[in-house]
Amino acid sequence: MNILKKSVIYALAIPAITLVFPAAVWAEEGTELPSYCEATGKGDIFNENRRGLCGDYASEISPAEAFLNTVVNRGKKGKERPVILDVRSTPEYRAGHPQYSYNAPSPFIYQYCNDVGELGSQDDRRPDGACISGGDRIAQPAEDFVSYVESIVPDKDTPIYTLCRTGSRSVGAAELLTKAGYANVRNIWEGFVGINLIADNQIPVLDDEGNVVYEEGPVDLNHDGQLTDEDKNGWRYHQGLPYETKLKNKQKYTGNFADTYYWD
Ligand SMILES: [Ca+2]
Repeated sequence: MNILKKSVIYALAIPAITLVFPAAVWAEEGTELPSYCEATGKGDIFNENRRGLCGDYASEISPAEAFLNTVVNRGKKGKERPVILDVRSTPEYRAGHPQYSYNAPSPFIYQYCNDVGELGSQDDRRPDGACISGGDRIAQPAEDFVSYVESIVPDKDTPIYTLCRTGSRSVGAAELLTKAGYANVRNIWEGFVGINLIADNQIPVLDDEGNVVYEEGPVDLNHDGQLTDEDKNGWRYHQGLPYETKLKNKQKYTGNFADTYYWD
């Protein structure tokens, strides 16, 4: 191994070890969940999302293709007119969402953050609006979610793309809409924020004999020698797709829980 390569690897290892191993990243992102599709025989690996969840909705879709179809090719002759439903809570949506996306929270319309203990403070939130430490949630009844979507997307043949933070809540939302008769629902696999990808041979450690060996760890997607949000593989970060923070009247949530929704 040459010196340059070794120095780059150690530069990656230090922040990676301090950021990843003691933190809640592993538990929160749930990379070790078993494959529901394989366990149930419901589908194969190409029919499940990153959580090992599978469903009856039409398919997954990448953030890049979703961006092309909803923004770049928007209004062009002969193109479909898909709608992105951002199913995250209001603080998450407000912190950044794809242009033209509608906010239709599911299954949680609001989340109290643990550290502050009261509705209203932003202190316990990540820059993308998600709670850092969990907390209580206000649940959205499934039927309320479906009826709200029916009010903004009445034609059930309209292509719908569901989006959340990491591509997990959006699977449940896609299932609910498919069961309600929407025929062209696709789930945006990586989500808006995404996760750190995990691969073999990423983290250098010393074995009993003092030799450098490599363990499983997060991937430095943008190859800058550090592990940061820029390596998360969703719409906003590594993929760098445009987003906006404006709350537009037509797109913001106005359903049965709107008072709660704007209570911060
Ligand atoms: Ca990086």
